[in-house]
Amino acid sequence: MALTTRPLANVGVEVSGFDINEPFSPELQEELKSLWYEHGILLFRDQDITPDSQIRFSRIFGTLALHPLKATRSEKHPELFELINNSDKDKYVTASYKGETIVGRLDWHIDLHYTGCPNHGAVLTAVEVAKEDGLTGFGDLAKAYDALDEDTKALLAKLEVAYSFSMQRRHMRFVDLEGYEPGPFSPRKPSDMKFPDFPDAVYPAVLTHPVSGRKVLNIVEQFLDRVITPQRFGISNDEAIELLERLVAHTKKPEFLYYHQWRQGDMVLWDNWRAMHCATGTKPGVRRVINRTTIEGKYQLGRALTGA
Ligand SMILES: O=C(O)CCC(=O)C(=O)O
Ligand SMILES: [Fe+2]
Repeated sequence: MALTTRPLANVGVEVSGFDINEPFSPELQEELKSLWYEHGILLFRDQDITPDSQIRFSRIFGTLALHPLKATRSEKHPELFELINNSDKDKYVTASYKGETIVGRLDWHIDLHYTGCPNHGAVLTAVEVAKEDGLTGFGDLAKAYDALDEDTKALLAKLEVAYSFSMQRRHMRFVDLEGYEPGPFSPRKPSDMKFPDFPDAVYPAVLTHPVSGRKVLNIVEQFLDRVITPQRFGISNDEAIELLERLVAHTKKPEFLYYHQWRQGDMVLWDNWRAMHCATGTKPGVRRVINRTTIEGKYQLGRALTGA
């Protein structure tokens, strides 16, 4: 297979010349991996995908993670996780944004950022496409880093930032809370959703990608809490907060973002060590099903702040 690429709007590429049901030769696997590291976000269209073929494809990029909640794993495909809108779980992820009721909206995030050990990546495939809305956004934090001015890069090279896990969006310090109201069933603490609680995770403000070596701006709005001891680096808390506000706004500039509108046969793979993502959500009652596989993260990119 000869692969060709075409840039998506702003970041990431669409890969053509690929068929998920053909054998994956060692050369093809290497080519796919290098495209993943080169672009961070890969879209494949018009694929005839089954759970088995998605799992086989995803394994090219590393060991797959099983879903952390045993109860939601399917017996046959423990590597597969279904993201479903219009199910009995909707009420937990329903909230109001500027007067509009939305199911399953997610702020920009890196999966498992709050653990210090984010997974390496994930593959999403369209199973049932929403008639409207239901977009997945991707943001390239390597390009966002490259575009920073030299003074900001020099300051960030010294700083560490903390991510604080929380179930309540209104407790997050850097998401846009204007017009936001949680829903009546929005969880209030991790145990409400049978989630473990997590200590803060502390990271360098700029990550060096473990494989490609590229610098990645490690500032993402969800769970972002603070700069660690900014005074040691010559800035006050107030200045540190303003710096994070400015950087969060920077990561959300249109030139670093691609919003994917799903079609049947679509498959998207992203590098979670480099790209952030978000979900726009749907109106209540809109069906949307996405199958997800997760490539394990084997590097501790941040450390848990346990006090030990
Ligand atoms: O539903 C989506 O579009 C993306 C959900 C998400 O954040 C994820 O799969 O990690
Ligand atoms: Fe996610």
